[in-house]
Amino acid sequence: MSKRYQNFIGGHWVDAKSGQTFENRNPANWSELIGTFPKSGKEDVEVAVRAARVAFEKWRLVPAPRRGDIMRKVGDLMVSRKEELSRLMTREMGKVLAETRGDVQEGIDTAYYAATEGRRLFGHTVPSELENKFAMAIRIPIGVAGIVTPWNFPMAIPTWKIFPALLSGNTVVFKPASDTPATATALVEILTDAGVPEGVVNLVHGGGGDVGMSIVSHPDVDLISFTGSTGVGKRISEVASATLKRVSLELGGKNAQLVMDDAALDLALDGVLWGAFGTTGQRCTATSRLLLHEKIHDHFVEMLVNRVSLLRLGDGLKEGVEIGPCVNEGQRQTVMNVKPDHRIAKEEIFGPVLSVIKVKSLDEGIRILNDTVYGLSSSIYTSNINNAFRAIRDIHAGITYVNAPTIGAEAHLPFGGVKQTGNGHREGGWTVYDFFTEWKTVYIDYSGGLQRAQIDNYPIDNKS
Ligand code: UN1
Repeated sequence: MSKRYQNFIGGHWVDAKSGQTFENRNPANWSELIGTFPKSGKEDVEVAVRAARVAFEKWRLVPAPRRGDIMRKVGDLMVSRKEELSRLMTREMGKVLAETRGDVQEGIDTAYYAATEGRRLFGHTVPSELENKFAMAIRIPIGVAGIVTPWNFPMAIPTWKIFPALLSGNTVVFKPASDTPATATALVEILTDAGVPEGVVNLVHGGGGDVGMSIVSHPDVDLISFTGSTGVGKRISEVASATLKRVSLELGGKNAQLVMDDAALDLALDGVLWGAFGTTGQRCTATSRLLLHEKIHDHFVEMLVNRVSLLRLGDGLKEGVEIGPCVNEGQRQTVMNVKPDHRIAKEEIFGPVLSVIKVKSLDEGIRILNDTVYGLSSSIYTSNINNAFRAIRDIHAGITYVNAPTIGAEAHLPFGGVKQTGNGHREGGWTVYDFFTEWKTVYIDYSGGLQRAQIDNYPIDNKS
């Protein structure tokens, strides 16, 4: 059953000012229309940013533990709607139900983490160098956050960004991927039902060029959090530099799993099957390269080919299906067109494609693993603790798994990568709160007189 969806701006459900719409269809059943959505533009972003700016002046004053209480309600509502949200997500973007349930669960975990962070948001108190003076650094909200998210984790990734942004006292303008606008709408409904006041979260549907870039270039948007391709990330970085806004980029990966000759091979096989083909390979953490020690190479490739041919592809809503479709026809074409003379050994594919490379030693394996412009996730299978620790030290990536696949990061730990996977920020856990807050340093002088710091209070004793 298809539905007519709207934007949510300043607490009201509204159409795009242009009156235009776009369609969202089920990739496993193209004739099923999920709904029509407003095809918004710059003028819709303008109203949304204004609403967010006005709402910020009140929201920033709500005590953080109270904002946390709302986050707890958000988590509770997500629990009660979990199955419905998971089914909607599978219809909208194709992942199998077990995975969409996991995606929603990650949002629930992120909500409860944010709820408790409302009672932390720790600052620092430090001694002053002068008598009768107190010094501290506190976290303060920043302002309006522009949130631009992809279709592969339509619930989890928006929650990673929106929940800490709100808990920290910022307001939000949210542009979800145009392949997954229904899941995003459900998330905004939940935030509203949980008591997020009007104007604090604003949803604007539409394309990256029209809506996304209007948010990024807007002078009254203070920060941008984006997950997507490295190409778009670079463009966002350029455009955002004109207004010097703070930008967090979580971009591509070309992640490798290295299997040493001392590894438990069955375990390594299960790992690569899940890492490479789970979510139809459409994760920035997906295993895209398999590096095999030469001693086990031929045997392992044989095991792999046998198992891959048994994987069950199909509609993610059907029982027993292990791999759903690619999100849309364009993505399927990208995946199918890969040829060996393309740069598949170096560039992100975002589909169920695995390159296999033979290596002679741990050193060569790590060198090849590192030989990419990206640095998100990585994995080594070995039963030798020395190999494991050398890999942890020498692999250049934001995440290293030992005897586990490259996918499956937990929501309460830092998530992000080095090199062209990002620009140094981390999502997840406690680290994301560094992005969504600003430090303010406070000095309180209770001496009653003028005390001068940075005047030399330590004269040199010439006699000694
Ligand atoms: C992404 O694919 O863009 O760790 C991020 C994992 C997932 C990654 C989501 N949580 O595999």
